[in-house]
Amino acid sequence: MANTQWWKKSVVYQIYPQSFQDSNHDGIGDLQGIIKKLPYLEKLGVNVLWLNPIYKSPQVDNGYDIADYYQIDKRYGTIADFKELLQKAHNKNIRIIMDLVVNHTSDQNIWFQESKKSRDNKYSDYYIWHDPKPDGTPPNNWGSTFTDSAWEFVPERGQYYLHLFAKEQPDLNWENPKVRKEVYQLMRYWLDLGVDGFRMDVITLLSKLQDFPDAPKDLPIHKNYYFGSSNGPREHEFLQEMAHEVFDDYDVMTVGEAANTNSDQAILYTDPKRHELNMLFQFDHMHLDYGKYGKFSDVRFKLSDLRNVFTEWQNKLVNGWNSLYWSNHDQPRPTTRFGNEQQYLTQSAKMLGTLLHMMKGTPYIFQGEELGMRNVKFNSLSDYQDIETKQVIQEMRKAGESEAYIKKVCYLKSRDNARTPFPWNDSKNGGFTDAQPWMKVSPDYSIINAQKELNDPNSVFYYYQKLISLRKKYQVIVDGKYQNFNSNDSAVYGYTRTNENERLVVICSFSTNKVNYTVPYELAGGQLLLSNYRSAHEKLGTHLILEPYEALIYYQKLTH
Ligand code: TEU
Ligand code: CA
Repeated sequence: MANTQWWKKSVVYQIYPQSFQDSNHDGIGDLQGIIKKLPYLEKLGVNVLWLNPIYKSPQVDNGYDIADYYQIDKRYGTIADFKELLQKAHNKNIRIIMDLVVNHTSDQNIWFQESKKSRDNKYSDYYIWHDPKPDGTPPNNWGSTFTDSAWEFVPERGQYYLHLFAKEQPDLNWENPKVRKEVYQLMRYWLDLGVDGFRMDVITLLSKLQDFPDAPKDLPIHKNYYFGSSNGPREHEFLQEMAHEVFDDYDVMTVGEAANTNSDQAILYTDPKRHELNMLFQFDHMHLDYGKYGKFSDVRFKLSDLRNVFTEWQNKLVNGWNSLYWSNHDQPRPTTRFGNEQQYLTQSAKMLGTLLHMMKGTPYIFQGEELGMRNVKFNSLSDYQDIETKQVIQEMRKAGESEAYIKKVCYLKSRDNARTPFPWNDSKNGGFTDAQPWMKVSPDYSIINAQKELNDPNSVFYYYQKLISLRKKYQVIVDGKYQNFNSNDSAVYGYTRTNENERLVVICSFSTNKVNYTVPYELAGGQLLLSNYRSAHEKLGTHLILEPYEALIYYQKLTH
């Protein structure tokens, strides 16, 4: 695998810093807490850490509102702590990528503080300002993710500014070359410190249609801005410029968050010849259980849809590269969403890990996924802290939905499901802090926690450890061509990965019952590498009786 780029052979672990480990008794996770847990991450075997934003921020959207790109927020520590983390991680051959949030800043950022003062200062064109319509209303009908209108009026300028997220998150004006220069400069600052790349927040939204037309009336208000701002006219130009100005000088990885981007558009972003990004977080599999309020619904995904989405992305990104994920800080826990959190929690956690980790691309593990965590049963809707969840609760109440229904969909979909403190052990607050945690700990911590799993050779943790180590050992997991089989099966997802010399056969059941399963004749013969039920070395025949949520990985050397 000598010539393969390092990020193609890597497994990334996502850390939500405020919820990972508190080291100084203030109830908030911090950089020293991450340093303390490096041996845990090393044991798991991950190669890269992605840290959610740790820059100075008023935390309106948990750090996605950056007040100063050159400072670490005090709650997490100091720049010295960050350098220490970087060095100690590098010593263990673990790389670190940061979150780059440059579609918008915080309204507390000095650029915005200056920009809003007048129409003719150094920073006046750093943001997107427009005059009101003659009747004083906003320039167009765009909504924002966390409020209704995406425009906020500022009396000093007599103008509105655009914010696709909260009003405290004004959008930067990427048309302004000075803004782009500022961004490239801050990127270089972190790369020069030794950072190994970036996860790039809502990166496909940078370029807006410059005539700012109204969105069609029938689009849902909170995302109708996609119409005028996703994959916009100068998007690729901006990213190519960024690659030229920044990435060309460093050996780094880039992954762009790309909501509302289809696989054909993804080819353009990730084709190495075009020189833009290494990979994207696509959202198609996150949309399979949307309902009338979008994400906040109790619809259950269908296996056929999931298979179609993965197969499409696996097949489309031939020159480009996939990122593989079940969840992150914006999504609920995969065991609840795609598995079975009641009867088959650990089995389905392992099955989901198998399905994802044997695909082609770079797998991402969101903290706690390696323990098989599930969604969080809060007692009250007032326990939710997240700005998006609060907004949705309000909206559903206005629409007359019952409290029981609202509770149900928040349980199923709130971003807070991912954001509760990490359960390290079964002591108070799961060993996350000995102070009052910034957010309630999931009541599950007494049954699901790291210490317990580290003492149990059959735990989800050790299963993930094996999945990660397989990727390091078998080239076919990195480069093999993907093909799915038995594609009409409503309970079982099977696929192969094949290169010149090797073949992997992966079989994953999504059924709560035993399943009689016929393996295509030509795939028989491989040897079992890993399963969540049986022991290794078994040979693959043409008929299997699969246990509930069983996962199987068979390996075969091909003879020519
Ligand atoms: O998320 C962008 C994004 O697409 C979200 O609107 C997503 O649809 C939503 O969270 C799903 O529930 C990124 C960050 O990951 C998120 O945490 C931030 O709130 C957002 O950008 C603004 O920076
Ligand atoms: Ca702390």
